[in-house]
Amino acid sequence: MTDCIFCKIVAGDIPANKVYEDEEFLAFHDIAPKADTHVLVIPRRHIVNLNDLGEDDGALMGKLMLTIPHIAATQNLTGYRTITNTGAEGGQEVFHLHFHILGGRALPGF
Ligand code: IU
Repeated sequence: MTDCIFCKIVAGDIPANKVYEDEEFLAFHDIAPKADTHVLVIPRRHIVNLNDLGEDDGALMGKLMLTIPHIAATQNLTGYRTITNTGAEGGQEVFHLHFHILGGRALPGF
């Protein structure tokens, strides 16, 4: 999508502090970190949020879950919190699917 800021990061049109990338995913430091370490992982493909996933996206999402620990390891995180916000009512502000990886110090229980 041309007006999606995360698609522009994927395309290299705007910079990001990348920590991981492969054929399907990209991870970069959040521009406004809410924890000592705050990384976002996104699919390269424009997917709005969890509600936008199709029946064929199971493998992609499974691979994303398997990739998150590797991304956390790049930040030396052994424990971390993973969050995705879905829709404006769920607190989503950027409408390109992303998972927050938060850590770097002990987080309070949820
Ligand atoms: P949310 O789940 O959609 O609320 O989270 C969006 C995140 O994207 C939020 O933490 C922003 O700080 C972050 N972000 C960013 O890292 N770079 C950007 O250019 C923009 C938002 I716009």
